[in-house]
Amino acid sequence: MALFIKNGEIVTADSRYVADIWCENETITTIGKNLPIPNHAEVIDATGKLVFPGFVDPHTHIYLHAMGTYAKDTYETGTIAALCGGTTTLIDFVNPGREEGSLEALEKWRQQTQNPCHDYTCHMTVSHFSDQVESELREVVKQGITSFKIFFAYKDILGMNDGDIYKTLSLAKSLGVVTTAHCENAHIIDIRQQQLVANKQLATKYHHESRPPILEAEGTHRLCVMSELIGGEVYVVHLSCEEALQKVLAAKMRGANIHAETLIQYLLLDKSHAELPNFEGAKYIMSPPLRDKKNQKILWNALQQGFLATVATDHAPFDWKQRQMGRDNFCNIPNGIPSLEDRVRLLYTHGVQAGNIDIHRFVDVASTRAAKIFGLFPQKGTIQVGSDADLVVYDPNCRQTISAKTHHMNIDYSVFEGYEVSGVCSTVTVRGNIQVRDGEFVGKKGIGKFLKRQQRIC
Ligand code: DUC
Ligand code: ZN
Ligand code: ZN
Repeated sequence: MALFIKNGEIVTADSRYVADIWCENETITTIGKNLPIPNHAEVIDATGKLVFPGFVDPHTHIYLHAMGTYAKDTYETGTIAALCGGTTTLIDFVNPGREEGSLEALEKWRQQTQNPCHDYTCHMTVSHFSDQVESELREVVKQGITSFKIFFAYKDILGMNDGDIYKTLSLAKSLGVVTTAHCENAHIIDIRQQQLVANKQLATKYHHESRPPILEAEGTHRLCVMSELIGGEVYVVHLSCEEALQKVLAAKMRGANIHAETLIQYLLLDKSHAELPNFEGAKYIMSPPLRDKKNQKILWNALQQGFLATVATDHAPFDWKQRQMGRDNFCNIPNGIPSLEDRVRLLYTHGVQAGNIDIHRFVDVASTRAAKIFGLFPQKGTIQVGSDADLVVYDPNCRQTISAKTHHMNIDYSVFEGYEVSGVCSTVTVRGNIQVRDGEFVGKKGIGKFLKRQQRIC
C-alpha cells in the first residue's frame, strides 16, 4: 500500500522545508509540494508537524548476557519501545566469549532476533585473536556485518591485550570495516576494584572511584595511537568525559580517522545519581560511569561543533531484581541504563529546545551520522527519493512525561521517571508500514529485517 505524508516540515541533517512525501514499495518515491494524492494511498496529515528520518541507535544490547544473567528486552519488546520513541534502526552486538566462535555466536544471536518490529544489524565483538578467529571474521564480514567491537575494559571476559587489539585493527583496516571500542584500562580498574573491596568500600558510589576519567582517557589514547599507526577507521563508544574527548580531538588533529559517540545518559545524568542512598544508586550503574556534572556542557558543545559524531543509548535493561545481585558489592551490579525509548525525545527537548544543539545537528547525531559511519546511508538516516520510508512525524507541541508505568521497555523502573519531554512521535513508519500512531505501537510484529551492510572500498 502507498503512504502519503502531507504537508509536513521535513528536517534532515542539512535541509528544512515543507513538502509532501509519497512512499511506495517500501521506499520514498517522490517528494514535492502539493503532490497529487494517489487513490490507493493512506494519507497522514503532517501539517504543523516535523518529519524526521527514522532515528538510528548505533549502540544497544537487546540480547546481552552479563554476570550470569540476561538483559530483559526481547527483539519484540525492544523494537516496539524503540519505535514508540522514534528509533527505527538499531545496531546491537554479538559478543562471543573467548571459548566461542564468531559464527557460532552469530547464529545464537540470530535465534534471539524473533519478531523484530523494525530493521536492525549488529557489531561483531572480537575477544581474542587467532588464525581461526581471523578466518571466521572474514566470513562474518561477507555476511554483511561490517563493524567490529573491541574491549580495552573487562579484563577476563571480553577484554583483549594490546597485541590482539593491534591485529584486529589491522584486519579491520584490510577488510574496510570500522572498529568500535570500549576504552577503559581494564587492568587498573581490576586492581582498584580489588582494593576497594578489601577496604569494604562496596557501595554504589565506589563504582566511579574504581574507573575514574583518566582511565577512560588512557584507553582512548591507546586506541588513537594504534589507529594512527595502522590508519584504520575507529569509533569510540560511550565517551563520557572531557579527558577522553581531549584524546579524541588531539588524534583528529593528527589526522586519525576517529569518530566518537556519547550517550544520552551522560548528557543528562551525573555521578551524584549513582551515589543515591539505599541502593537507589544501583539504577545508575553503567560503564564508563556517570561523570561529574561539569562534563555535560562540554559534551553538548562537542556535539554541536561536530567533535562528537553520535548520541546512542548503550541500552542494557537489567531490572531491579537483577540489580540486587550487587547489593553487597557494587562490582556485581549488572551494568547499563535502559533508555532506548527515551533517547530521541530527551535529545530533542534538552538539545534542540534548550538551545544546546541545532535541529540539523540533532538529526545528524541521532540518525544520519550513524547511518553514514556504519554503511547504512542513504538507505537509512535521511529523507530522499530512494531511501527506505522510515519516517517519524513528530509533534513538538505535545508534552509527555516519561514513566516506567507507561513506557514499553521491559523494565520496571526509569531513570528518567517524571522527566517532561517536548514532542510525541505521532506517526512512525518502517519501510512505509505504519508501526506507531499517537505514540503507541499499532503495527505488525516481525517485519524488521536484518540489514546487510557493505564494506568500505579501500
Ligand atoms: N557498559 C558496557 O560497557 N556495556 C553494557 C552496559 C554498560 O553500562
Ligand atoms: Zn561498553
Ligand atoms: Zn555497550
